[in-house]
Amino acid sequence: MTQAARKPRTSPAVDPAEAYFEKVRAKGMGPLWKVMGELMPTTPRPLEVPYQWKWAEIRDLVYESAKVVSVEDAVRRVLMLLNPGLPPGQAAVTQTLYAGIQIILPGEVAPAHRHTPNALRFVMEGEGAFTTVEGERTILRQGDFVTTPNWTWHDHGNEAKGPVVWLDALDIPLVNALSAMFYEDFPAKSHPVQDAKNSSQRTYGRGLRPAGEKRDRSYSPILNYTYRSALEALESMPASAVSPVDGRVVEYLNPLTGGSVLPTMDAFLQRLEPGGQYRAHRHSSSKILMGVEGEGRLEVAGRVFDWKPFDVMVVPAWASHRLVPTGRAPSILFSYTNAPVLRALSLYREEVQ
Ligand code: 1HN
Repeated sequence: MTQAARKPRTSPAVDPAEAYFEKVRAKGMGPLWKVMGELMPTTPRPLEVPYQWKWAEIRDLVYESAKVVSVEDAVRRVLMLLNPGLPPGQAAVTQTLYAGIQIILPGEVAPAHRHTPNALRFVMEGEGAFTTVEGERTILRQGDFVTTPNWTWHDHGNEAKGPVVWLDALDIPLVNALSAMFYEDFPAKSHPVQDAKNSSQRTYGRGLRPAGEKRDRSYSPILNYTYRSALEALESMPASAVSPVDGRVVEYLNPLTGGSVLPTMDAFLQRLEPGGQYRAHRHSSSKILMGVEGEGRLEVAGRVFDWKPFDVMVVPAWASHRLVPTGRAPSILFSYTNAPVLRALSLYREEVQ
């Protein structure tokens, strides 16, 4: 039965405009003037909300997941971090970004596959698992930053003694919004390994490249950006480059373009000094922050989150936020954002407050 049949248009109780709206709705149309303000608020109104997951809580539940499901059944044993502001059922930490915490036990293999979402990983706990991407295998240590770009074959394994846990960041909600999701399983459990020496880091990670090489890929050729190299970069950067908002901050870079490490996500490691004063800002990108060392406070849109290592926090798009170091030692934070997408589409804005 149609709406019109249930509610006769001739009824005196029906506002003539309402009757009109129903008539156009039934024909797959709608009056713009009814939704104009909602459609175009003067500043962004993201659905994601400021939020924090405490590592102490994540950790217990992630370790418990290893008892609940095998990696064979799970494919990837991951606890997703779901933003409570987003509709239930969405695998999303912001409207465009995904975050999850993955655990792999000794002897396990997370089988090879590829997909159009880009992924990046930051190792939180444990040492000695590996990731293979397009035939290059890298051993993962705490603090290492690893990418598995769009449509690259990748698998993980653990030949070490203990579990290894890391943060997975993907652009899944964005890829879904664009209906650009493709996925394929590799015919074998693991992708054949051609190189297990971190050679991409040595070839491309030192200001050098193979002369005359033509690469048409939009992502960084480096597989593993080690924690030590990022800490060294933080330590040795010139004082003139220290940001009034973020302190010492280095970006994981695509050395071939000087741009973001992945086409859809950029990622950073930063160091805040004890007692340092940092300014608030906001940007049209949304940002996920994870404590790595030390402690601090994140003030975001009226919320206050005290963080310790491996707590994960959401800064929604256009939410004003400020970092406050609270410990006696320097604090280190890892973060990633969707800014490269906004920049590519001329949608990036930032305001220092
Ligand atoms: C994936 O392939 C990984 O390779 C992690 O470790 C998380 C979430 C959704 C879809 C694919 C991985 C993922 C994922």
